[in-house]
Parts: sequence; structure tokens; C-alpha cells
Amino acid sequence: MLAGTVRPVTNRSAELFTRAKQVIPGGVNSPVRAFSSVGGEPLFIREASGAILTDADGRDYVDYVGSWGPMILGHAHPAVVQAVQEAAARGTSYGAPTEGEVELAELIAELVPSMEVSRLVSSGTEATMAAIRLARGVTQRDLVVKCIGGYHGGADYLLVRAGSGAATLGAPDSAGVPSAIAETTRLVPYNDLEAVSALFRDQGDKIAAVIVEPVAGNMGCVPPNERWLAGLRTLTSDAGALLVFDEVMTGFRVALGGAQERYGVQPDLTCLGKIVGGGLPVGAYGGRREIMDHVAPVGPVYQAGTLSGNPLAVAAGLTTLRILREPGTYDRLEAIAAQVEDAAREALSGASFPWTVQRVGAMLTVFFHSGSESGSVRERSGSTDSRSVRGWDDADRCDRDRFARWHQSLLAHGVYWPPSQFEAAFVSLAHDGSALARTAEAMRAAM
Ligand code: KE4
Repeated sequence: MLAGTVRPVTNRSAELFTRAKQVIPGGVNSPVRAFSSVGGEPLFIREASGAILTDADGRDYVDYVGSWGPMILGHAHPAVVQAVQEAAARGTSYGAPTEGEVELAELIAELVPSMEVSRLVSSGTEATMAAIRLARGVTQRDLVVKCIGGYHGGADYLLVRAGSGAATLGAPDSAGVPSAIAETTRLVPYNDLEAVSALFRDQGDKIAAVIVEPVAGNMGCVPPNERWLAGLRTLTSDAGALLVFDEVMTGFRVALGGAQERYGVQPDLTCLGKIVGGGLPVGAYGGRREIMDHVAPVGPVYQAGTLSGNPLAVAAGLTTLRILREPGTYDRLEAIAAQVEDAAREALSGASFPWTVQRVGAMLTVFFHSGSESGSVRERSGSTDSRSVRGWDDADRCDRDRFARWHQSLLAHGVYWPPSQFEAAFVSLAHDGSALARTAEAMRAAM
């Protein structure tokens, strides 16, 4: 049913939220879902298909959260649903190796050649935790470098000046992280190669790894400037530190081979999540054999997981990646995402307030801020934007209240945009003409 259709005034989401807050912290199982930075209360979702979510009251929305990235094929893709159903009928978990895990590791190595050897885990957080432990084990060094506004999941030493939900809540440093742990983390601004270079001059022999989102998505979508990734590659190689690409969000999203394919820079380790599980819990980390042979049971770096390589999750991930590697897929995805960007730019073109739209492939953010003079190149058109959001300092100057009002208006007009200025919106292959038309109309109405 189209958004805004007159229906009995029920508010099942509100009723469920009231109940949820009695038994779940903040009523949600992940903070950013709480809508706390955009006002109002979260919608409880009953079902989804293609690009459309249906809430507990039966209202439909064009979905740009996409489960925060995994649903690149669209929701309830028939082939994925069938694969999961067939896997479930054979048992849901064995705690023993399966053929599917071998096939998925082989496919990951084919699509992301730097991941010659990989280990499956159950979330992006586990993948980044394991990658950092591995880098520390391989280098026998302790320090980890991350970007201000970078988000890599919930590991203590990575929840320092974090983005995503931490930034959304205005709590980039989590309580409960011992100072001794936080002190092993060094912070640099995203896209600031001089800052990283100075850090390496000063402490390079103590740095185990640099972990970076090759396209930042957790301060909003911030592309790497032209020197950033190659510069990090050189600095880490020269210092004997490992370069870790956190491609949990960018993997299979900005290109079939992820950001490392798009920008032509190979890391030592890559972390995957989201799309690799097709909407079920899968993460992965991997790299060259000489590094991965340090992982137990081959080497001394321990990492384990009861549900790692779960057969249902592997079935969903395998099916998803096999569909994504079909010829022409990313051309279609680029065309769809470009239409979403164009709709936003057209709707905002007459705005009296500063704004900028930044997109890389099928992830984008509308920033309610003019950005900074940077001369950066806009990913899609190749034209030079006189202003852009280059890192956290720029993103942090966004008008959060204006974003909140814009988000609320989109929601009222049937478009479900990520409920945070510091998140990326995700486009799927299922965002068809009807969804795009509804999106353009809602964006015009939001002005
Ligand atoms: P998970 O543990 O949530 O599967 O992955 C953590 C993670 C690691 N690295 C990157 C680049 C990520 O974006 C994430 C998780 N992304 C957020 C949204 N930006 C997940 C949404 C949430 O926290 O509810």
C-alpha cells in the first residue's frame, strides 16, 4: 500500500516501542535504530520486499537503510530466501566444517584477490577485532591507528572517537573502555596524510596497523582524496605496519571487488561484513597466506566462533555474491544510485541553506553543511566540487536539526532514510522506477 494511504489510525510501533523499552536497552538492539538524533520513535518493521519496508501498522516505505548495507539485492530476494530455506531444512548449525564455507572462501578470494586466505566470523565487529589482533601478533607491536569519525564496530580500542551510532549519540568515546586500552589507539583525521606521516615519523616502529574505511561511511559518505589510500599503503609498508581496509560497508558495494578494486590499492588485511552475508550474520577477515598462517590453529593468534560459517548465513552470502558477479550488475547499480543522487540535488537546488551530496557507488549522504573549500573531485561526475565534506571536522559542523527535520519529512512521505546525519544511505538493485519516483517526490516535498 502506498505511503500516506488513509488507514485506521493505529500505532503498533509505539505500542511495541513502549514494551521494548521495558526489556531492551532503549528498546532497540542497536543504538542507531532508536531514532534518537532525528526525533520521533522508531518504526517497528513487519516485513520487507525489494526496496519496500512495511511497518507494524502496514505502512510502506522506500528503504535506504537496507539493514545498514547488506540488502544490496533488495529485501527477500527469491533466490536468497530459497537458499536459506533449503539450508535450514538440512539443519541450522553443525559446529563443523561444511562445503559451503569452502565455496564462500574461494569466492571471496576470487572477487577480492588480496584475501587469498580468509576466516569467516559472525559480524563486522568480530572481523575487525580479529584483524587487529592478528596485526599485533604478526608485528609484535601494540599501537593501532584509526581515523577520527571512523567506525569499526564495538571493540574497546576501536570505540575511540568513533563514528556511526557513537557519533550520532554524541558519545564517540564509550564508557567502559579502560584508559590503558584507549592509549593503544592513535587518532588521525580522515584524508590527512600529513598527520599520518608525522605519526609514523614519531612512533612508526610501535604501530601494528592502520585500520581505515577506504570510503568513510560512518561520518556520512566521505570519499578518499586522491593521495589518501596510496599514501597509507606507502607509509605502512615502509614502517613494517599492516594496512587494514575495513570494507565491512564498502565490500561488494562500491565495486564487486570493493574499494580496493575501485581505487587500486591493496591492503594487507581486509575486513568484510554486511553484504558478504546477504542479510544473515557473516563477517570475514583475510589477506595473504603468509599473514593468515598466523591464525589458529595454524599459528599463535587465537580467534574462534560458535556460529562462524553458519550454513544458513553462508547460503545467503554465497547466493548474494553469485548474483552480484553477474555481468552488468554494477553498471545497473551505478545508474540507479545516480538517479537517487540527482533527485536529492534537484530537490535541494533551490535551498537557502548550505548542503552537499557525496556518493561513491551505491552509498551516499546528504550533508546539511556546505563542506569546506577543498577542491575535491565529486566521485560520479568527475566535476570539481568547490566544497566537500572531507572528514569528521567538516561532518561535525552539519546542521543536525535541519537533517532531523528533513528525515522526518521524508518518513512522512514514505521514504525511510538512515536516521542519522553520520550514516550513509544505501541503494539496492531493487530500487525500481516506482521507488525512485516516490523518492524524488518525497525529497521535493521535504523542501
Ligand atoms: P557489525 O558488528 O555491526 O556487523 O559491523 C561493525 C562495522 C564495522 N565496520 C564498518 C565500516 C561498519 O560500518 C560497521 C557497522 N556499521 C553500522 C552502520 N554504519 C552498523 C549499524 C549499527 O551499528 O546498528
